[in-house]
This record gives sequence, C-alpha cells and structure tokens, in this order.
Amino acid sequence: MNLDLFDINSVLTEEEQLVQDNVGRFVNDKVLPIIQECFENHRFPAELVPEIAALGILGSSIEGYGCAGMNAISFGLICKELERGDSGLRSFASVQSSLVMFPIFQYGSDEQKNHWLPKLAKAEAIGCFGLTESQGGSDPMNMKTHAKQDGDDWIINGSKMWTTNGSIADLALVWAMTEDGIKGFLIETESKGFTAHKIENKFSLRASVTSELFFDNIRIPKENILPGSVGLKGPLSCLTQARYGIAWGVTGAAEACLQQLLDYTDTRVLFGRSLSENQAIQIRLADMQRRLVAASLIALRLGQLKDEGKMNPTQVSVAKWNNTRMALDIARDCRDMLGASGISAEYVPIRHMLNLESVITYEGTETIHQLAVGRHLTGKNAF
Ligand code: TGC
Ligand code: FAD
Repeated sequence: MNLDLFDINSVLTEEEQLVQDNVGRFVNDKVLPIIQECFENHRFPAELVPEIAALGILGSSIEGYGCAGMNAISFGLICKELERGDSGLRSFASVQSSLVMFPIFQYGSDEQKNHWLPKLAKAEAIGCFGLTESQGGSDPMNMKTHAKQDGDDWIINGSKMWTTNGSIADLALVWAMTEDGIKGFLIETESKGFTAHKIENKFSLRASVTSELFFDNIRIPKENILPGSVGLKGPLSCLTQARYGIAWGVTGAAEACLQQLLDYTDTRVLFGRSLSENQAIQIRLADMQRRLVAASLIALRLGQLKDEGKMNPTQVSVAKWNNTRMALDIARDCRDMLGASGISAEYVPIRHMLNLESVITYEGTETIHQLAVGRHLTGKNAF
C-alpha cells in the first residue's frame, strides 16, 4: 500500500528521488535480511559500514572533503530509509554526520577538516559525540568533565555516558568545561587515558553500540581543540542537525510498522472475517495514516526551511517531539494489533517500538522539547 497519501514523492527532485531509491534498495537488500538477528544478538552490523560510506551517506550535506554535498531534504530521505530498516543504523549515520563531521566542518581548523572529514566520509575513521554525563543528560551545563591548559597541551578528566558508537570509535568529539566555558575537543581513542565500555544490558537500539567513556588525565595538543566554538551553543547547534534527521528518520520506522500491520490485518481471520473488515481496526489504521502523513509533511517543510537557511530550533523541537511521539505510538499500537505475534521479533513493530523508546529520550527528551516550545511561546524559561 502506498502510504504517501499527499504525494510527497511528486515534490521531490529527480536527484532526491534517486538518493531515496538507492538508500531504500540498500535497506531492502542488505539491512532487512539481517537486522532481526543483529537486534537479537545485540550486534552492530559493522559489515554494512563500507556500503553506507560508498552511498555518500556520511556527511552527505557537507560540500568538499570527499563528501556528497547533498541538500537537507536528501539527508532527511536518507534518515527515513535507514530508520525504516532500524533506528540503530540511522543513529550510526546521525552521529557520524551531524554530531562529528558537522562540528568539525563548522567549528574546526583547516587542518582538522582536511585531516578528519575525508576519513570520516569514507568510514576509514568512526566518530562518537560525548556530551551526556551520568548526572543528567537534559542539563549539559552541569557537566563535570573538564579540560585544563598545560603549556601547549590540554589535560582532560571526566566521563561521558550513553555514547553512541563509543567503543567502535577512532575519534571522540568530547565537550568539556574550561575556564572559558564549554569547548569541543578531538580525542583520538588510542590516546593514553581513554577507555570505553560498551553498555551491554540494553533492551533498545540493540543493533547500535552505546558506551560509557572515561578520560583519565588525557593529554592532547592544543591543535585538537575546536577553535570556532565556545559555550553550550556549539553542541546545541550539532543537536539541531541530528534532531532534524530524527524528524525524518522516525517516519520510516512508523511506515515499516504500518505496512506490516496492513498485511497482517488483511490476512488474519477472526470471528469469520478478516481483521481489517472491523470498524474498530480501520479507525486505528486510519488514525495511524493521519498521524504519519502529518509528520511526513512536517519533515518535508522542515527540510525546505533548512535548505532555504530558515530553519530554527523551535521548529526542530516541534518536529522531533511530534514525529517521534507519532512513531512510538504507531509502533506500540501495531504491536498490540498483532496480538501475541506482536511480541515476536519475527514482526518489526516490537523492535521499532523498543528502539523508539530511546529515540524519544535522546537528542532532548520529549519534555525538553515541550519546554523549549513553551519557552518560545511565553518567553519564560521553565527548565
Ligand atoms: P540556552 O540558554 O537555551 O542556550 C544556550 C545558547 O545556545 C543557543 N541555542 C542553540 N543554538 C543552536 N541550536 C540550538 N538548538 C540551540 N538552542 C539554544 C542559545 O541561543 C544560547 O546562545 P547564546 O548566544 O545566548 O549563548 O541553554 P539552556 O542551558 O537553557 O539549555 C537549554 C536546553 C535544556 C534546551 C538544552 O540544555 C538541551 O537541549 N538539553 C538536552 C540535551 C540533549 O539533547 N542532549 C543530547 C545529547 S546527544 C544525543 O543524545 C545523541 S543520540 C545520537 C544518536 O544515536 O542518534
Ligand atoms: P535526565 O536528564 O536525567 O531526565 C530524566 C527525566 O526527567 C526525563 O523524563 C526528562 O524528560 C525529565 N526532565 C528533565 N528535566 C526536566 C524538567 N526541567 N522538568 C520536567 N522534567 C524534566 N548522549 C550523547 O551525548 N551522545 C550520544 O551519542 C548519545 N547516545 C545515546 C544513545 C542512547 C541509546 C540513549 C538512550 C541515549 C544517548 N545519549 C547520548 C544520551 C541522551 O541524550 C540522554 O539520555 C538524554 O539527553 C536524557 O538524559 P538522561 O538520560 O540523563 O535523563
């Protein structure tokens, strides 16, 4: 069933459609056949990374440095297709593109850009982004990780929690408090004093690596500081990029759930007729379609605004909040309508549902985005 009720496809350029088709084919051929096994075994499918890089997905919006230089809508479509496969793969691409390559491109020195961006685009280096700490991710100003200047070097101490890609990363982009406020540091993970532990007991995003990072008197040269960023604004601007990708990505997860449910309710016969012939079921399906279409239109409009250079953080908060809530509710409802089968990994909704429990928490919890919109409306800070 074509779920593109408002024909969003027809407003995409040929190039955007081609990007979507290419990534969609990759997801169908390479991701879907293995993703259930990856999720069950808590395994990140590292074997797919070279092809992800070859498709131009990593740092796709960056011009130059071996990156594809695509527009924002293309990046959104990439996220949607990847997350139709699994949120873990979109997470991998989000972190590498929006949280590691974007800040290097935006705030890095020419040497940092020339050294890291081509490697990250080709996945010859994997990056991670350390902002959250164990004492409270919603309030990053309260970070304890700190960096002190020592001659021409900086010494970094502290830890980061819940870091996507942490234990597979070659480069950790770490935000630390300095005398002048928060600054970003490029820490090579083979540096003395750096350790990463994979978090093992997750029920969500099991096809993605999440880690705790520790910094014990790590000494790095002053060339490894991002020169263009001081204060919380730097990391928050990266989050804006990643949240944009999530607003698109989760529409893919919701679509995957609804597609599977349409097949199931069509063939499942109860009380002498297919489940899909019941009014109560049709109303639930219709409600999902309504919410999916509204979220998709929000994502599209956000992409247009981003491409015009007019996107602002309040719009991004509305989109991340609305679209993730939509996808989580759809995944949960699809799980319910599958009955007992809904708890089996044979069907996609429970995997997407469990993943989306992370997505609604990371990159700003639902409450954080509600309060950001509330602050915009009232001019009053309720954090
Ligand atoms: P606030 O006063 O709002 O802002 C401080 C400065 O930053 C500016 N700003 C932004 N700039 C760019 N983009 C944004 N989205 C921005 N939001 C704010 C703001 O204008 C200000 O600039 P200036 O010049 O006045 O200094 O700061 P606050 O302390 O009130 O904090 C606000 C709050 C709560 C919204 C913020 O702390 C927040 O967003 N908290 C949530 C933290 C979060 O989302 N962490 C995510 C960690 S990374 C992650 O989850 C990765 S998951 C990866 C994956 O696998 O996909
Ligand atoms: P807390 O901040 O402790 O929040 C707890 C609860 O309090 C939430 O419900 C929250 O909404 C609520 N709350 C907070 N403030 C208020 C308030 N003022 N009023 C009312 N309620 C409030 N971080 C990174 O830096 N890099 C990564 O790569 C990364 N990857 C992640 C991957 C996964 C799988 C997960 C789950 C998380 C990841 N995170 C990452 C961390 C993520 O950003 C944080 O979990 C998130 O910001 C929330 O922080 P917290 O978990 O400490 O919850």
